[in-house]
Amino acid sequence: MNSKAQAISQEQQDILDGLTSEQKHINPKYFYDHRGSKLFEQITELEEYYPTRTELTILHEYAQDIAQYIQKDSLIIEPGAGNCTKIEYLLEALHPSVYVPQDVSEEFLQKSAARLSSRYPWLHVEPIASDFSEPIVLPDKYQNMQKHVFYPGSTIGNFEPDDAVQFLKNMHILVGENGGVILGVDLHKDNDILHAAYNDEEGITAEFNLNTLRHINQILGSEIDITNFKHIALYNPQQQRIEMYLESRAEQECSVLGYTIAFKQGELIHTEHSYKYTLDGIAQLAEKAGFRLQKSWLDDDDLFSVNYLQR
Ligand code: AVJ
Repeated sequence: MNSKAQAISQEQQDILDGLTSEQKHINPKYFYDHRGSKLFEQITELEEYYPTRTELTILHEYAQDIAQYIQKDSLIIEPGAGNCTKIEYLLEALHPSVYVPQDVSEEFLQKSAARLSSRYPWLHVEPIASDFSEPIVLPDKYQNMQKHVFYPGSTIGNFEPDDAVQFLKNMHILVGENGGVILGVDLHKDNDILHAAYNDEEGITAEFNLNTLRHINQILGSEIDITNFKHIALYNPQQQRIEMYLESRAEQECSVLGYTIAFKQGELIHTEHSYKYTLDGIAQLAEKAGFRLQKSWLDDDDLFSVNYLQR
């Protein structure tokens, strides 16, 4: 115990709980500090990391097809919209009258809203800055509009399957009658392609994974030595998920907020699951949340999917 009995914040406590669990773990949200967000951007540009560029190809190619499921002058909500680049592939074709990007970063949102408003003068952009855990609440004035959620990037793959259903159930309530979801989902595939995508030659994914320790060091005021850990990513075909870990290179002890955390050599800290789905799996997910999978658009190599879920 810490004899100085310093006050520990909820966030510090949560991280500490993860590091003192039987299976040590760090929530994947800690990837994304400023440096981590930059590293993820670099990942999306890697030759091995096919998801981002493949999804953009699909959005570009099938924008008009997607538009057939969506009324003109309707409303589009994007949870975790960040810098709102993907929606730009659909705006001309879908021609919504309101776009509601939600994100934790107010700064990102303001910049993106300004850019979109000047590029698409006919579009009303209404950003919502809120924490991911809070439900999105739309202003009353939009009650009678047709609503769609745009959730690209296979971000849904970061949820455990039950949590993915819960997320979609929340979206089901949010969009109301005659609404739907445009959902980007990475597909189950050959191990080699998946392995390479999360174990790139340049080691950017390793940097991204290790950065989570840098980030929590900042939050905890600790000095966990990053060089004592190694990036691990492997595909678990039974569970259809990439599993990412940080492996302790040696037996070691780290001091965190007055606690001592011991690592055996080879011990793993779990940092991320990235679930991959089959089209059947996506249909089941949709149905459990009260949607119907109406249509899936794929690239020529069946690597990635953009799906239309109808209420
Ligand atoms: C942002 C969650 C879609 O799972 O592929 C990239 C994150 N992790 N490389 C993914 C990630 C390692 C990414 N998502």
